[in-house]
Formats: sequence, C-alpha cells, structure tokens
Amino acid sequence: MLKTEVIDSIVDELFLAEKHGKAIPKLVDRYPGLNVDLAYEVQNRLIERKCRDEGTKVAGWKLGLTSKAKQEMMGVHEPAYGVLLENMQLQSDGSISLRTLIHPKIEPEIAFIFKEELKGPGVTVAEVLQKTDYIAPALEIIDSRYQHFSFTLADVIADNSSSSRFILGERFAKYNREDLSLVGMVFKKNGAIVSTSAGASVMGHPARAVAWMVNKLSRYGQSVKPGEVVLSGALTGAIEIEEGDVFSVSLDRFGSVEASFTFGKGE
Ligand code: 0L1
Ligand code: MG
Repeated sequence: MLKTEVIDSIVDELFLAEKHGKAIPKLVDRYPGLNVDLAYEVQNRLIERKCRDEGTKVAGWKLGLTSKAKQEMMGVHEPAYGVLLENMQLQSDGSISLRTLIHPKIEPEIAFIFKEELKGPGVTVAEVLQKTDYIAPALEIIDSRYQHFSFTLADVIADNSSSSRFILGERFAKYNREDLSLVGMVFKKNGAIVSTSAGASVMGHPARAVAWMVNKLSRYGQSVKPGEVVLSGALTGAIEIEEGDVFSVSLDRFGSVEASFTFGKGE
C-alpha cells in the first residue's frame, strides 16, 4: 500500500513531466507497490490537479489497450481507460502545433457521444448502444510521459493512459443502430493508406470496450455523462508523427477527419 504522500509525489512527477515536456523513468521500478487499483487513484488525483491548475474540465473518456495484439504485447488481459479534458481537444483546421509534447503518436478511433448517463455496474453493450446519440471519427494523439514509451499497465494507467490530444470529425452522425463492429475504417498518412480496419478490432465491438469502462468507473462512483465523448480504442497501431504530416481517418457511413501537424509554433 502506498502512502498518501507517495501518491502525491507521483502525481507531482507526472504533472511536471507533461508540463515541461520531459520524460521520466517508469514508476514501478521505483514504487513496486504501485498496482492497477492504486494507479487509478493516481490518475484520479492527477486529473483533479490538471483541472485545478490548467482551469479545464472533463470532456469525456478514452480506452486504450483494447486490441488483442496490444494486450499480448504488454502481457495484460484487460484494457485501460483515461480521462479526456476540454483543453486536450483540438480543431482540425490549420496546422496543429505539437511542440510541447514529448514523443507523440497518432491513432484512428471511433468516438461515441451519449444522450443519457451511463452508470455501472451492470452496464451491457445493449445499454451503451441504446444511450448512444452520435458516432464520429476521431484522431487521438497519445504521448507517454515515460522515457522511450516504456511502461507497465500500472504505469500507463497512472499516466492517464497516455492521453494527450484528440480531434473529432466536424459533423457527428446520428447513431441509427448500425452494426459498429462492421464499420470499415481507412487511415491515411500524407494521402497514402497506412492501414485499414473495422470496428471489431476493438474488443470484438467498440461498445463492449465502453461497457467495460463504465462498469470499472462505478468503483469510484464515476459515470459517463450526457454529451461526454468516449474514444473507444485504437482501430490500428499508433504511429509516430513527423513535421508536416497530414493524417486522416474515414469511417464507413460516419464521415472523416483530417489534420496536419507541425512541431514549430503553428497556431
Ligand atoms: O489510446 C491508447 O491506445 C493508448 C493507451 C496506452 C498505451 C499506449 O500508450 O500505447
Ligand atoms: Mg487511443
């Protein structure tokens, strides 16, 4: 069991690593007692600190480690979740500056926007779909605060599951009971296809990932509120972003979003 002062000092370390854009060594080597439950406590405290110090608010949630391939790579059997804050959302117009980030990568995702609260425990895939208002394509920029993107499950959870920035398609499509597991996806870099995939690559069905997260959130009395966005998990592996890159994700029937990136001053 980690003492409150230890949790405070981990929160401080992660907050400052992001603020100054300086990666830190992973935590579990230094704090062997850091397990998954304590890591979510660190995450909760880190989010409180970011809301207070950065004057921002919760905009939604994100899932990570939702593909079998990624879970096997990490030697884990469950996904992870993190919190999206209002100041993490970027607009797709103009060139987006990533100057302050450490080693950003990008991944294509299916975003859900909800019309009613989702509160566990006991939330099912059917309930997630029944409460879904809109679906939108999303580009998620992840950035680990750990050196070399190297971490265990507990490390990455403490680090808000590598959350950094996200960009949603401008037009949300009303969800009309389409089978989201069959929704096709094309991910492009500078006009060339990087990968193609379908919704089923996220735990068999992206709503399954959302249901898993909502049930986990109930341990802390947390829920997904109406209007909040949930990024349901990467449809393919994340790739590094280089100066001037333009990325796009297109979802069958749900539109597309494109964004260009710079490491200079940008907008
Ligand atoms: O959103 C994601 O898929 C990232 C989850 C955390 C693992 C990673 O940083 O690769
Ligand atoms: Mg992601």
